[in-house]
Amino acid sequence: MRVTDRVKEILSYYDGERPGVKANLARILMQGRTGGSGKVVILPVDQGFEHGPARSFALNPPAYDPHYVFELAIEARLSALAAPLGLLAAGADRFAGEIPLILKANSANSLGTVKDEAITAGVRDALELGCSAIGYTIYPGSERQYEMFEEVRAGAAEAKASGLAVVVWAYPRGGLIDGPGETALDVVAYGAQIAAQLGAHIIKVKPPTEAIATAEAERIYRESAVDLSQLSARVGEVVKAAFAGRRIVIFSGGPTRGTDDLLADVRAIRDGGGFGSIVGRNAFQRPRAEALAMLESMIDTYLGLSPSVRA
Ligand code: FBP
Repeated sequence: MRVTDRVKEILSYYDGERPGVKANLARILMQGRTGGSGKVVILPVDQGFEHGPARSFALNPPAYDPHYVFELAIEARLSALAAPLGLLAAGADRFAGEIPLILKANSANSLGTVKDEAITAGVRDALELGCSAIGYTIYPGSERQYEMFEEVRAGAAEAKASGLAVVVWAYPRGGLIDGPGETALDVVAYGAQIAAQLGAHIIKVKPPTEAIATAEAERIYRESAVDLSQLSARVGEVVKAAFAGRRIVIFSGGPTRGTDDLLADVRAIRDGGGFGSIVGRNAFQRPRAEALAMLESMIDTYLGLSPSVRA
């Protein structure tokens, strides 16, 4: 594998990091159809735990099977598969070496009321499964935020010492943050900044809306010359919040929706300097052929290919 100049440039953002960590980042950045381009498309399948099995898999029942999602990520030639311990353990052996794995090491469920996550896996698990990275969700703003930060700090330090990359799902929620506030531009950017400060190599956020949740941030954005009415400009602000684009920031897909809508977001992420997508429900809730076609179009968009170029 010859690492491209663009990937070398991205790896240089992490200078001072352990070689094992950089090699694992390179693995993810060089994998699949986006490999070498500096863009990534990752399949996350932690929704069975986070949202429950019916909400996650009943729309496309083959997705109840962990092997199905491994095959989907491999066949679509994605960058990585991210999932909790149980799912990865069910396929890591059969599909060893076929797709980089990200072990989601903390998990929440939709049955509780407190915005919190339990540690459900460790660095040792990630190493045994052959993972390239370990991942944690944080809920900045929640009543449990500070304990979560401490858990991530400890987990990230151990992961890096073992040569694993660290992914943080930055999801401000709980406390004073209301529903629309969770995706407000200033709040999403704040989550990305906290994740970068906690030592994340890859930061996962939701696409930011035009809402600004805090009065001070609203005044500052209003006074700046930047037109934030387009998603691409807002993506640019979030990427800037993660050390001026020196961290890999990727955007989630959210609940399943039409392909055109999804691709419009992908164009905005690309144009705004985002590093890619982490798209779960929109992939595994579609029938297999539809999901593969959608993921192909998504990757084409990141690569700037038109269907005719591919033909
Ligand atoms: P989706 O593309 O399905 O939104 O997946 C991305 C993700 O970050 C998952 O990893 C996670 O389970 C989910 O979003 C959380 O969604 P919610 O905000 O509804 O809890």
